[in-house]
Amino acid sequence: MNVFLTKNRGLLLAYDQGLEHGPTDFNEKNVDPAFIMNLAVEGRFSGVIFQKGLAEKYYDGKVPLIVKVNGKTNLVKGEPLARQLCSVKRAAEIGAKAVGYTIFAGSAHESLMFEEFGRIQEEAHRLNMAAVTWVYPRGAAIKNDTAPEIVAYAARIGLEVGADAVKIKYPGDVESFKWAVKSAGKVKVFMSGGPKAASETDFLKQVRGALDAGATGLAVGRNVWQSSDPVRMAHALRRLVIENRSVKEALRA
Ligand code: FBP
Repeated sequence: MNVFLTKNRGLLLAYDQGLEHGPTDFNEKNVDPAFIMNLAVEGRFSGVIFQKGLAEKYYDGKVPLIVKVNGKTNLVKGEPLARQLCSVKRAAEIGAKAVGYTIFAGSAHESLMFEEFGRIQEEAHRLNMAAVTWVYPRGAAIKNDTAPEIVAYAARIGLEVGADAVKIKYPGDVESFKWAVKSAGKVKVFMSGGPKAASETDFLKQVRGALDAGATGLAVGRNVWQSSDPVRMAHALRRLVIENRSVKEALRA
């Protein structure tokens, strides 16, 4: 994971929403993966996250790459299942330093994703790549995916399955996130961005809370590239995450 870290912190730009949600998340500018690739560079992100198709056509090598190797659309209803779409070998050929894989814990299909991630993690480590997992508790059995005990469970799953980093939702307060970070042990914890927050300050406060709880960083998409000024937002997040500034300081400048 070190290639993604500065002062033991990381700020990752997520752009796999085109598959997960469809173009409904996008506007005229951010629908273009080339815009996101430039943003990753200009915004001084620690890494960028693409599915294989985007990485093959748009990745320019200027920022470390995570290739998401599974995914699903939101067109299918019912218990979530995201299967492998890209081999670890192919991700390495495109230039990825890590692979990303979503596990929908709590889904009736979780065992398939656990099995697949297990294999992918071993392959990635053989190729000296990191294995990052998005652990998203989902499905009929999960009533509230940001409940503190569910978020901590997600973090712990990252440790149990051998991930180098785990991406989890923010449960809403620092104390709950502290427990989640503790539950993840030696696994680096990244807060997942989520839908665009009511204000930039609100979002930065959440991120500050996650960092104060011990998070390594943030993997963010919509709160940056849906912003009216994505580069400015990226720089504010960098000041917060990498330079460990306060929300006020991050928003100044
Ligand atoms: P966002 O910051 O836009 O939420 O991106 C983080 C992310 O984990 C993406 O990698 C993924 O596509 C998306 O959120 C999943 O969103 P949802 O929780 O709505 O399924």
